[in-house]
Amino acid sequence: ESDDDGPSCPGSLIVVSNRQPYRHEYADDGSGTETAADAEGTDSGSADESPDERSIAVDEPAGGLTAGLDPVVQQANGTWIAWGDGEADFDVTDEGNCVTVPPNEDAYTLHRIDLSEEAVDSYYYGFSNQALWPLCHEFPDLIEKGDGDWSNDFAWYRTVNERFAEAVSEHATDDSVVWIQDYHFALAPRMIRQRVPDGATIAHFWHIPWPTPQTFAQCPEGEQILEGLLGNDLLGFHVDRYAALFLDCVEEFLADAVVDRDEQLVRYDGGTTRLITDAMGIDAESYDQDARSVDKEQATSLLEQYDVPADTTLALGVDRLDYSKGIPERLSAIERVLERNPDWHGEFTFFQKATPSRTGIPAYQRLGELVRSEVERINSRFGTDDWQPIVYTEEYVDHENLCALYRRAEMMVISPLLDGMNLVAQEYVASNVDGDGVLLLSDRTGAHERLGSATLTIDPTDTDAFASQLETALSMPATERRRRMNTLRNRVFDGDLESWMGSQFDEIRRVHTDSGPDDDE
Ligand code: ADQ
Repeated sequence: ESDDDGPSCPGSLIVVSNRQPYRHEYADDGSGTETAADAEGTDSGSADESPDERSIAVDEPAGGLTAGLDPVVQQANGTWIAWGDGEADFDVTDEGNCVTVPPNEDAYTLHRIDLSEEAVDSYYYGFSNQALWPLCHEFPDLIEKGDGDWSNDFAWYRTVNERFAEAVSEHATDDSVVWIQDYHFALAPRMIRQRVPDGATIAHFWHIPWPTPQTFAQCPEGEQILEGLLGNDLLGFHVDRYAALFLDCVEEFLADAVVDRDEQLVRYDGGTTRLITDAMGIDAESYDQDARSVDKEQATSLLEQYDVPADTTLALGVDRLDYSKGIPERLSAIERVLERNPDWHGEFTFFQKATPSRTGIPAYQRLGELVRSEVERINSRFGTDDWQPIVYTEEYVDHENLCALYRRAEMMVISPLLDGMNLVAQEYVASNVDGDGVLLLSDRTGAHERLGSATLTIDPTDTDAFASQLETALSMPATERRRRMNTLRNRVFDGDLESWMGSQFDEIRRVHTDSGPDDDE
């Protein structure tokens, strides 16, 4: 019995995520706060600017799941528990690190967890992003173990998970639905289960891939990670493959667990965890509208700033600067195209927008250096006085300009070596309102499962084949481009963020009423 005004949660909703929906900062006092610098795809502009020194401004959620969930939590008058990473966050706190957001009648409680620098280093930059992230993306060589082992990072990861679980227990009732986001909280579900009333439902969405047992075996804390996740009533993945790999790992590493593949569930330690797979969508309607409303001149003047000829054939890349995104592989394929097609010189530009991310981690620094030097090398090999084949920028591009670029680009090149879903692919499609763009998409993304047949599929590690797909895109007739984009747009609009949230809540509703204290409907 869903609501007419969008997805609604059964029970009283408690969201748990690493990133917070609202961040309080001291308004610009001349030192310049870098709110967008290390954002995980949630670049945000600040509102309520005030000329007063040290006055407080709030950054609102911009884009992605955080922005999509925000109205749902408002509607539910729920609670959101997240790391308070804003400088002024704890100066606006009322009771117990809670603050009411946003300032309107549908406000909800934001409960911030205050993390010390050491906690952030070890829990976030350490175990989350130098152990679990490379592990789940099948880069075991990039796992960094601190001073030779990761027990300190893992201890902090445990402590932080415990603090989040403790915070959940302060708000939980018999009717609570706890919805946990992502890999920062693998241990929390079991800790929460031990602290909340039986009627509460715990659901978790794991936004990144799940690794093979061979890779997972390299995580010495693997058993605890699995046990933690099996504290959930529901565990969601983008695609079936990740859920299947999760079950493989449970079978291999948790002797006492009973895996039922037909029912997609695991019985362990007296509880049952049901797996669900549902690929996340974006707010397609809003990208469509924003792309329609930008002046076509805007893309041209943006390109002008980077000395790109207005009539160039434009290929676009938009990513966090992350080794999972396959940016060096993409540059190699572009180079191969330039080698093989002198007639495209001067006519074609590849524009790569990269956002620096997790810049304190050595693997990310090395990637940045590699990408910048490759761009320079390729440009000096093929570039002329009035044409550079690759434009590379790490500058902040706001949402409006991003939509303008998506709309303008003849093709979008997305080549991850592994990517849980990839929302950029869908953003390009939703913004391609003229309906004739081409999407080149790696088959190692969750997005490919849904969009693959209408994209030009890429194997990012096969440079020649990748270059051939770029050439196919460059010469594709308009009728075929339109036919493919039409299919893509239907799929992106059908499976948008609202429908994804709706089906998550439908699954939660089934479990919540099953296990609820009374079934009086
Ligand atoms: P990410 O790895 O961050 O997310 P992705 O899904 O592609 O990857 O994008 C996140 C968002 O960041 C998009 O909204 C995009 O517009 C924005 N963004 C990325 N680079 C940008 C740039 N250079 N400039 C401006 N904006 C940029 C994780 C998983 C993904 C999964 C999502 C959601 O790694 O696989 O799709 O969560 O589940």
